[in-house]
This record gives sequence, structure tokens and C-alpha cells, in this order.
Amino acid sequence: MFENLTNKLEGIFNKLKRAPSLNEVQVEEGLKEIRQALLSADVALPVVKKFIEDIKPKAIGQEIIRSTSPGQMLVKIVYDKLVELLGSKSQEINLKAVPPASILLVGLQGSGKTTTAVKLAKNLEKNFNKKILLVSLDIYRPAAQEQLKVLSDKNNLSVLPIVKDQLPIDIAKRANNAAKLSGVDIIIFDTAGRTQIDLNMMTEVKNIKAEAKPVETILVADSLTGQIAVNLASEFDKAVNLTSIILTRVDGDGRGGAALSMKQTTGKPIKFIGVGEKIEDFEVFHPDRLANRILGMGDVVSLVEKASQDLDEEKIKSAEENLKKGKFTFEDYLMQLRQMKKMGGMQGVLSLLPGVGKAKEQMKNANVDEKLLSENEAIILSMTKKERENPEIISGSRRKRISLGSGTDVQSINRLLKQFKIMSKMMKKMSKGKVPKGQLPDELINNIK
Ligand SMILES: Nc1nc2c(ncn2[C@@H]2O[C@H](COP(=O)(O)OP(=O)(O)OP(=O)(O)O)[C@@H](O)[C@H]2O)c(=O)[nH]1
Ligand SMILES: [Mg+2]
Repeated sequence: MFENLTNKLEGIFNKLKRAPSLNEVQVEEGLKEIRQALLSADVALPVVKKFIEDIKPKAIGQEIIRSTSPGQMLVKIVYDKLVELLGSKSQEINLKAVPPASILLVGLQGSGKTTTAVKLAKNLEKNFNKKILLVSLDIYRPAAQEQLKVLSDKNNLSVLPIVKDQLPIDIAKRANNAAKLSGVDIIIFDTAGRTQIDLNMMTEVKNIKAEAKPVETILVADSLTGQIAVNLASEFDKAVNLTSIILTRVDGDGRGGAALSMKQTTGKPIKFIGVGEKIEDFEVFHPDRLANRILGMGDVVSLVEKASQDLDEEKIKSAEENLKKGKFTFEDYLMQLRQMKKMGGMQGVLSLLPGVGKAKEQMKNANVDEKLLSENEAIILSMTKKERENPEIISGSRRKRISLGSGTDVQSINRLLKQFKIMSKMMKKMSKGKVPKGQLPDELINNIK
């Protein structure tokens, strides 16, 4: 998905970035090309129109024309707007209800409802530690209920036993009772798919809703169908009041229009995306990460998450050696951050340092923000190799580039650089035995926070 759009936007920005200054005509031309790129990615026309209208005043304002790197500025303006278009912040699933909370999945035939029900169950079980009950209300397609059962069994999830010839509304009632009796936190209802929206179908969903009283009514929509998926969402919303959307097949080679138009057209947030056939191919939807990816800046944060899963033991060893010698680079720092995550946080990494005993306790009491660790990691990944080895060359313009690449701001870069300086000073002292063993200076603790 998005490859075409990314290539086009990259082409447009590369051209603009090369220009030492930009005049109004050049910016206008760039905007026209961006508009074309969005339209050919199957983004809905009103959405594209508003997008361009919104960025235009900023783009042709003095800010960009006077800027020393106008191309970069334009990328930043488009990035911010893309994030907004995609829904700004990722939206957590609503589970606020006296248990059992129920979630209702609706959608067209084959959109991925049954697979998504199981993916979502696995995700909630893992991340929220919830007890889930899966329930199929699809009495129309032969073997549909068995399909959910087989998939649930395979993934060690509980599923409501099948009772032949029961109507959806009665199954929903039975599920509610069973859930209450067995201490289930969340019921996920999978419903029958239809080939098109019809009155009977909507009436059935309404009746089920009245019985199940879901906290979330989620449309499962196939992103490969592009604008059709978006129109469908609007129609569903009018009829049954959706609370959110899950887009499936985002791994496919669709053009991405559905993801880009969904929020603005329907007002409903995309909360998750399906990115493959396997149960673990399911992600929380992050507008900023997707915007990063679309603009070809690389999905730094996702990359970071993947990278931290397979650490290179060799590198850890060499970082450790460096530390002992009092040498400290951003490469070493990166290793530490990853090690930290793998070993379960800040305390883990301290075991890398020579002679820290009490320090672990200090860190624990200091409440170090783990989110900041991920941000730091993203920043370091946006540095070149040379910058990581020689942080002193990171000038103002480099800081700007790094902040853009990591989806942070220059202040965060400054903070990290300052923190790094203190750390490397401390490493030197430590290696010379000038820091009492087992203690970390307050200066360091306060700067990591
Ligand atoms: N590549 C890919 N395939 C998916 C994704 N989600 C679902 N599928 C596949 O899509 C096909 C249909 O999925 P189902 O979950 O059975 O769809 P459904 O909406 O329940 O279908 P009906 O019950 O017949 O309406 C299956 O082969 C799934 O493996 C996804 O995110 N990516
Ligand atoms: Mg199904």
C-alpha cells in the first residue's frame, strides 16, 4: 500500500528540496503535484481539496519562502497535515463498561470480520490482560460459526459453544449470561457479512445492538476497496452508529485512499489495521507513523520496535568494552537503549555499567519515563553513522533534519545531546574510578528523566 504515493511525494519533495529558495509559483506548482498524487492514491476529492486548502496559506506564507531550507519546511507542513488527516493521535479501544464489555464487528462479506475478531481478541488478551469470549452471530453462511470456533481453538481463545438453530439475538443473550457467569471481561461478537447494505441487515444489526449494548461498534472494512470502503462506512454509520473502524488488507497493494479519507469523511477513527493473514498481523493504528511512512521518512518508530527484538550480542559486548575504556558514542547509547527494552527497562541497562549496585535503586525511585527511551532511540536512528560516532558535528541544520526524521522536535534533540554529554562525561569519570562505585550522580538521573 502507499508505495506509489510515497514515490510520487518523494519525487516532488526532492525537486523542491534541491532549490536554495522557493518562490510562490514554485510552491503553487508543488501543491498542484501533491494534489495530483493524493488523487491518484484514490483519496476522496473533497478530502484532497480541503487538504490543499489548509496547507496553502502556510506553504506560500513568508515562513517558507524566507526559510533557509524551504523544501524541508514544506515536508514538515505536509507531514503535520497528514497526521491530522489520519486522525492525529492513535485512539485506544474503548473498554469502559461494567464487565462484560461487548464489541460488535460488522461489515460486508469477506471483509475480514472473523479473522479480525480473533486478532482483536488475541491483542486485547495480550495487551490488557483481559478474559475474552468470542461469539459468532453468523447463522446464515454454512459453517461460519465453526470457522470462528476452529480459529479460536487454534489460538487458545474461548468461544461460545454452538447451539443449532438459535437466532442471533438469542445467541447474544446466551453469550451475555455465559460471560457474566464465568467472569469474562470482553465479548467480541462476529456478525454475518452481506453482499450489500440492505434494510433487513441493518434491522438485524440494530436488534443485536439493543441486546448486546456494545461499547464499540466497529466496521471491519477492506482497504483494497478504496473509496467504496469509505462510502460504506458512512452508510453504516448513518444506520447503526459506528464508534470506530478497523481496516484490513493494509498489507495488500491497494493505493491507500481508504486509510487517508476515512477519518475526515466519516468522523470515525481507525483504531487498528490488519496487515496480513496471520493472527499476529494486526496493529494499533498510529497516524504519525503512517504519515512518516507515506512521506518516505521511514517508519522510524516501528523500525525501532522491530530492531529491539533482535539484538546483536557482539555489539553489546563491544559497547561494554567501550564503556570500560570510558569511550562513549551514540552507537553505544543505542545499544544501551535496546538492551534496556529487552531487559525490561532502565534497571536492566545498569548491569552493563561497571560497579553499579545502589544505582539501580536510584533509577527505580526516579521514575524514568520509558516512552522517552523510545523517542531517544528514534532520534539516534535518524542520525547518520558519522553523527553517531562524532556527536559534536551535529549542527543546527542537522538537528532540524534529525528531528524531522524522527518525528520529534529540535528541543528533543537538544535534550538528548545534553543528556548524552553528561553521560559521556560520567563514563570517563567512572572508567578512571572517580565516581564512587554503586552511585550515579544526581545530575545524570535528572537528565534522563
Ligand atoms: N492479506 C490479508 N488477508 C486478510 C486480512 N484480514 C483477513 N484476511 C483474509 O481475508 C479472508 C476473509 O476473511 P474472513 O475473516 O473470513 O472474512 P469475513 O468478513 O468474516 O467473511 P464473511 O464471514 O464471509 O463475511 C481470509 O482468507 C483472511 O485470511 C488482512 O489484514 N490481510
Ligand atoms: Mg465471517
